Order: sequence, then C-alpha cells, then structure tokens
Amino acid sequence: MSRVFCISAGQLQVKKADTPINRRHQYLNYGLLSLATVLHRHGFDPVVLHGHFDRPEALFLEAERLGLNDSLPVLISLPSFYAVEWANLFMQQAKARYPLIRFIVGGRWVVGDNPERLKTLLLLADRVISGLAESQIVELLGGARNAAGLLLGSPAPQSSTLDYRLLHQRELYQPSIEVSRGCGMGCNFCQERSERLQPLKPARQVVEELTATLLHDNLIEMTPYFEASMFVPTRPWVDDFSKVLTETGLKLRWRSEGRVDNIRPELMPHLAATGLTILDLGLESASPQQLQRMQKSKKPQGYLDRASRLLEACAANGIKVKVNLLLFAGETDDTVAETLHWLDARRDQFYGVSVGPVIAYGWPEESASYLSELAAFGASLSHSPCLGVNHLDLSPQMNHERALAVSREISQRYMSAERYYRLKSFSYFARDYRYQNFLEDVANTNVPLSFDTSRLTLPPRKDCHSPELVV
Ligand code: B12
Ligand code: SF4
Repeated sequence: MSRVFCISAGQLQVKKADTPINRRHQYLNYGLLSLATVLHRHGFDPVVLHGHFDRPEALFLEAERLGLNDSLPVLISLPSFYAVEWANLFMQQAKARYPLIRFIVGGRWVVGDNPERLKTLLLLADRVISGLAESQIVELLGGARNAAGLLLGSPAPQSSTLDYRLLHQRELYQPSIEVSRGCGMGCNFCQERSERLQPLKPARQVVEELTATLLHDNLIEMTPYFEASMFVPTRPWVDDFSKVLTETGLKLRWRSEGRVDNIRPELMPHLAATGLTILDLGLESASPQQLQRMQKSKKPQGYLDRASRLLEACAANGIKVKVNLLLFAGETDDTVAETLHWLDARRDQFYGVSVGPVIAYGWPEESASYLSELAAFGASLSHSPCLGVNHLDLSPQMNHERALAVSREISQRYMSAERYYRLKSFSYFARDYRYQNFLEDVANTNVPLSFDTSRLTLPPRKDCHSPELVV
C-alpha cells in the first residue's frame, strides 16, 4: 500500500503564556484526520502525525521511523498562522534528506483566498490548496489506488467521518466527532461565512462513529467533543440520539460548544440524559455596549436574559458550563466591571471561564480592514508575533499587556486550578497527563497562571540542585 504522511504543522511559540502546562495541550487536527479517512477508503495507507509544540526535527525523525520517503507527496496541514514557520522548517529538513520529496499544503484558516501568496512564503510547497478538501484529496494524490494499479473513485462528500486508527498515538488524544459542518452566518472574516449550515449528522451515524472510536483502557476516560461551527440541536435529533444510545448500551460523557441564541434551555434535561457534561458557551461579554460593538446582538438585554435562562437550565441539569469571554475593542475597566457584576450574580451556575483579548487574524489587507472597523471603538494595532496574527491595544485605557493581565485576573476569579485541569483534561490534555503531573507542573512554573492556585497543596519544587535533575 502507498503510505501518505499527513502532518499537522506544530507551533514554535505558544499562543498564551509559554508554560509547561500550555505545552501539554494535544490539539487534534480533525480536518486532516478527515482527509486521511477519505484516502484510506480509496486504497491509500495514511498516517496522521502532529507537530504540537515539538521541534520540527523531532517530528521529522519520527516520520522517518514510520517510513517517510519521497514516493508520494506529503500533506502538510496549517491549523493556524502560528504554524507557518514550523511548516517551513519541517519541509526544509525533509527536502535536505529527500531532494525529490513533494509537499501539498492546505488548511483553509491560513490559506484563505491566497494560495498563490502563501506559496511565495512556503517556497518548498509544490501545491497550496484552499478550502475544504475531501472532494479533491484523492485526485491531488494522483487518483485512487488498489492492488491492480490506478483506479479513480468518486469524490467524497464534504462531510467527515473520522477513522482514529489512522492517527499516530491515537490513544493519547481525546477524540472529536464532527456532528455538522458549515454555518453561513456571513461574518466577513470567516471561512464558514458562505458554507451552508448542514443538518446534524444522523444520530445512528454519530453512535456508530463513537463506538468505533472510544477506547476503554487505563488512561483518562475518553470524553468526545461534538464539533460543529454552529451546534443547533433539535428535539427530534436529541430523542433519536437518546434512543440509539439506549439500544446500543453505549454510555458516554461528551462536550460541545453552543451559542446563547441557538441552544434552547428546555432541551437541557434531554441533552444531559444523553451524557452532555460540559457546554462551552460563547457569551463573550455581559456589557451591553461591548455586545453591540462585537455585533453579537442588537438587543443585548434580551441576549443576556436568554443567557441567564440557559445557565439556570444547565445548572439544574448538572451540565457544567465553561463561559467564553472576549475582551473586545473599546473595552475599559467599566465594561469589564459590568461583565464581572453579571457573572458574580451567577457564580454557582458555571464551572469555569476562558478569557482573552480579541486577536485580528488574517492576511494584511483582511486584518487592516478589520482593524479599521475596530479603530472606531478606540482600538489600535499593538504588535504582530507572526504573519497573520495581530494583537491589539483595545482602548486608550486598556493596552494589550493590560488586557492579558485582566484576562488572567478574571480567570483566577472564577476558576480553581482543579476545575481548569478537569476542563482541559476532558478535551485537550494528553490522556496520560494526570492531575498529579499537572500539580508538579504548577509547582515548577514561574509565570502567573490563569487559574486560582491559592487552595492547592503543591508537591515540592524541582530546582536545579534537585538530585533527579543531576542524574
Ligand atoms: C474546532 C477549532 C479548533 C479545535 C480543533 C482544531 C483543528 N485544527 O481542527 C481546537 C480547539 C483544538 C483548536 C485549537 C486551536 N485553534 Co482553532 N478553531 C476551531 C474552529 C472553531 C473550527 C475549525 C474547523 O473548521 N474544523 C473543521 C475542519 C473540517 O476544517 P479544517 O480543519 O479547516 O480542515 C479542512 C480544510 O482546511 C482542508 N485542509 C486542512 N488541512 C489540509 C491539508 C492539505 C494538504 C489539504 C489539501 C487540505 C487541508 O481540508 C480539511 C477538510 O476539509 C475554527 C474556526 C471558527 N469557526 O471559529 C478555529 C480556528 C481555526 N482556530 C484558531 C486558532 C488560533 C487556534 C489555536 C492556535 C488556539 C490556541 N489556543 O493555541 C489552536 C491551534 C491548534 C492546532 N495546532 O491545531 C483560529 C485560527 C486563526 C488563524 N487563521 O490562524 C480560528 C480561525 C478561530 C479564530 N478566529 O480565532 N481550534
Ligand atoms: S458565526 Fe462563527 S462560524 Fe459562523 S460565519 Fe460567523 S465567525 Fe464564522
């Protein structure tokens, strides 16, 4: 069989603070796994490897150990702009060892509408492909194969099934199941703006994928993330899901992300009964003015009332909510205080928070036009850590550094270290990263952390004189 290396490019820098804990994130590039699954169905032998925060040379050695050579193009996926530099280094190393090797690069959040331009930055890339790619990936590799030779198959639909057997060290990943694609809300900076929202995948198919995916082993329990740009569960779908789960006897705890205006509070008891355990809720702010500035809602009071009802329903049904907050252009101490006031009043109804300042992603013209929109609220460019990533001073009162400090304070206010660990370990930490390992990392971290450590009993710190480091 023809082995295809599918490499999810890693990052040389960590997005938030560079701590040992942030480096334990094991983000799964399920878009790339979806492409690998299509290739496998067409007779290829794909393997998906992730760069994470490892050096490109380390992943290159691992790929060589697994049989990397120059017989078929290597697929490089760019999950974000932070990954471009890493991808360049990886390709340089592979090319130095295998001069005939070819690379096909994709990842719609970076390529956007600029494949030619990206190619000038990734000089070793033979092709740069934009958009979703299930329907073209087989052809890009020269057509489907079987033992007898070339055989072109029909293109795959632009929806995904994920075959976790193709993922290198798959036992370490918390799995994602894609339950729908598309959104179509038209936000002009987003690749999903005109991808029509697809109906939720049939419940039976979701359960079949879950059954094939979930491992029952000695590592931390597998708790899948139901991925969708716009998760809009309906009562018939939830009923169906519940029925198929009962039929198959599958028990699970799962997580998803929802928007205040798309998830109906009355569905919560039914979703909880199917195992929904954590809901990431994109609240963004509780300041009416900030909600209007980010065009989250024209009627902020109605929006906040709906959010209140949803939080109550989740709490009543034992669903842990992680509230996502965005410090946005025009943010001041007063607007932050409005958000804190609202959250304080509902402190018992959510489990944790995730907070950060808005970042303008995109190619220079795209981010320039977004930045000029945000300038109207008093924001300006602070600096760019790499191509496509622009940090902002949110207002004359809140520069970037202060926005980071305020984000940390808000996280510490509402989230204990243990809750932070439970949330991360449910979906993003490697499945062998246990609470004790986390406590050790906390003890050995010098930079401020985005959770409350005041009630922790920490293991002794390893300093440079500690015997085990000398050995
Ligand atoms: C789900 C999600 C995640 C998940 C899963 C990540 C993933 N890589 O799939 C998690 C939580 C892990 C995540 C993490 C991060 N994310 Co994220 N994420 C998203 C989200 C919501 C959807 C992504 C998506 O569309 N997946 C679905 C699949 C179908 O699409 P896909 O991955 O694009 O893959 C298809 C195509 O791109 C293409 N393709 C992909 N690779 C290749 C390779 C080849 C060779 C070819 C031909 C084609 C191809 O084919 C695939 C199948 O059709 C988006 C956007 C949003 N709506 O807000 C942000 C988004 C992509 N994430 C973003 C960021 C910044 C991050 C982080 C860097 C944040 C962090 N905390 O450090 C990390 C990076 C992690 C990493 N290294 O992968 C930014 C990217 C900004 C940018 N343009 O750089 C986005 C746009 C959100 C935002 N605006 O802030 N993310
Ligand atoms: S609502 Fe989110 S996913 Fe949909 S188009 Fe807007 S930014 Fe993209």
